[in-house]
Amino acid sequence: MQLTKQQIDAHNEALLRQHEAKLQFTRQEVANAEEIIQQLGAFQIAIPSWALGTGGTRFGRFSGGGEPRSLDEKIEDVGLLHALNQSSGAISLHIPWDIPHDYRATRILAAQHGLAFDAVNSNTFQDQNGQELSYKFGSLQHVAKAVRRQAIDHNIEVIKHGIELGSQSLTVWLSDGSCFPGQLNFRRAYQNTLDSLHEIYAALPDSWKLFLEYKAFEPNFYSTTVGDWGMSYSYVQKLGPKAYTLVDLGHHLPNANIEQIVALLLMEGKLGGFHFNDSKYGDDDLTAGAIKPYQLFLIFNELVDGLDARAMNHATDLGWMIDASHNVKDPLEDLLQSVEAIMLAYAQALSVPRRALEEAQQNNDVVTAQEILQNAFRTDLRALVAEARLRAGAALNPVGLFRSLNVREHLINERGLKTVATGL
Ligand code: RM4
Ligand code: MN
Ligand code: MN
Repeated sequence: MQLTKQQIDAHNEALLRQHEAKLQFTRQEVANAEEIIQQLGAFQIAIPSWALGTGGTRFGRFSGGGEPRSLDEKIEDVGLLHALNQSSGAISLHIPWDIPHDYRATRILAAQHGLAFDAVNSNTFQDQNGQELSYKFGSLQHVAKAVRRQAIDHNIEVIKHGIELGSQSLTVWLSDGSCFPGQLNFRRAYQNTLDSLHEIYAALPDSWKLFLEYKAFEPNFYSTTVGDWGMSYSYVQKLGPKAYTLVDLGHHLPNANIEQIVALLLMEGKLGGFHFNDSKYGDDDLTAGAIKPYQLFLIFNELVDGLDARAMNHATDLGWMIDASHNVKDPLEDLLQSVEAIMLAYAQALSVPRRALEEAQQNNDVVTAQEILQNAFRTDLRALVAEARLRAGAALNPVGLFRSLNVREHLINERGLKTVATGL
């Protein structure tokens, strides 16, 4: 299903007067409103190919129908999202869930939808049909060289797919670790992992980045070999200038101060990218901003501050990706909500009066510092996000238009009720 310009225009037409009124009000509230709108226009968030179907838990999976049955249909779904918000102009592929067979055709299809290929993701946390050796006891850390070799080769294979599609980065997330004390020699596991990563790193094209994603627990519950930002940092530091840490918001121990982690990684020049989602307990993969919107804002506050301190380009110098997936919502509506929440947090962070905040910090004026941040967070900037969309030719209310056009029903008619997308 493809949206037409007329459908979007008609939708916007009906909402325009109300939008203009809100926008005018917001402009009076926010000094740099115009600049924020411009920055939002350049900001794109990649959609994970594995989140286009309903996510499952180990207890069950409830397909909502019309799920994409192939890589092409996944690209079409992301194209739909991008048409609705003009902020999801990239797709991040997970191999082997999404192996491209005809690179040229895949590239052309993506280009038709205005999409680029973001980071490619390797998968050594599952055994695939016909796979020779098992990852039951890890992959890059494995005690057996042959298993490590197989996992290294897989990552190199993923890089090759990425090169063909025009990706610029590889994300490595390992489930490697142990479930019981004594199972693993921590130092040897670290060393094996580092050696394996060196080989993968050596296969990266010059212009590429390697993102090493950490996670505190799950599926291993005693130790994880890339368990936190310190461990990831210690690997990427040794690997070289193309290696960076990737922060997935759901991968920390409870109550971790993620914004501080982000600030320090950025300062060290080793923050590579993000997997946005939200959580209450662990790696819940809920919609970004659904549970802790203030935390999301505080993270963006550090991002904007740290990116500017290093004169980095907000839109292009870090990898911005969503990694969310769950059981109860329409996955496309859910992704629209995530993108909206991310844009809003970014807009709020851009509205923070930096100089005033710094002055408050220098004077140990704790109250003013808090007032500044909370004022930014509590000021409604949704009209700025909507205006950025309007100017880009997207919908003023993406979820509203998705619903009023009965997109899901169309997809079910096209693809069937019982389709299951590859992925989580
Ligand atoms: C992991 C991690 C990875 C993702 C897999 C599917 O928890 O977040 O980024 O690729 O899930
Ligand atoms: Mn992730
Ligand atoms: Mn995760």
